[in-house]
Amino acid sequence: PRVVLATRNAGKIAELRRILADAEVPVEIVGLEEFPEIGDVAETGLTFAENALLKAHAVARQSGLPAIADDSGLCVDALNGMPGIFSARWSGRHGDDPANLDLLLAQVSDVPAEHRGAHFACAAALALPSGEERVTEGALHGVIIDTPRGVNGFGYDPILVPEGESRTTAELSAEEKDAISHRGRAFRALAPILAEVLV
Ligand code: ITT
Repeated sequence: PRVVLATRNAGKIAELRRILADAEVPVEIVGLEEFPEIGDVAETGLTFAENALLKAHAVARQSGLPAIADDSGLCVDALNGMPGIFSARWSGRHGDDPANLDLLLAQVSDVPAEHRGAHFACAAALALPSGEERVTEGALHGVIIDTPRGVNGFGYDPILVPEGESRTTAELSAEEKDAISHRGRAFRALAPILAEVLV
């Protein structure tokens, strides 16, 4: 069966294709570029899971195919969990614009090292054209550093050092990040559900 990957974020697309291929998901993943008529979905949910489901349902309905979506972000303890679901537009600019990372660094600049805890969170949603739905979640805990390091990954990767690591997630290889990441965990948990629901 064919499944549509309901995201326009290039960094996510690369990670999701790798993670789902490694999980040996028995489906053909097609991108949104095959459905130019499908526009952006308003992310009006209050949680990662709600937003992932909104995206997956909209694409399943409009494409007539099962759809999987990711909603993710960085939750900073000292900012009461912000930017969270607002991570992609924290500075008003979208996605990988460095303005988002710069604003976050400015906001934590006075926070002492022992209070720099944060985590990446991801909800992975599957929706069928019939309306059936499933969601799984994953998290990656770490600390926010002062100065960005590394060129891999995307978004806030250059400023998060996972627990037990000395490197940022932007200094990990793709495989190293996938093994521990919020997205890796959420989509590896979704893989057996995809196999069960779709095959
Ligand atoms: P789609 O809605 O099309 O999937 P988006 O970028 O708008 O793309 P989100 O609303 O889920 O997606 O926002 C996720 C943001 O959280 C993303 O733009 C990054 O800023 C951040 N983020 C999520 N996962 C990340 C990761 O693995 N590494 C670094 N930053 C991440």
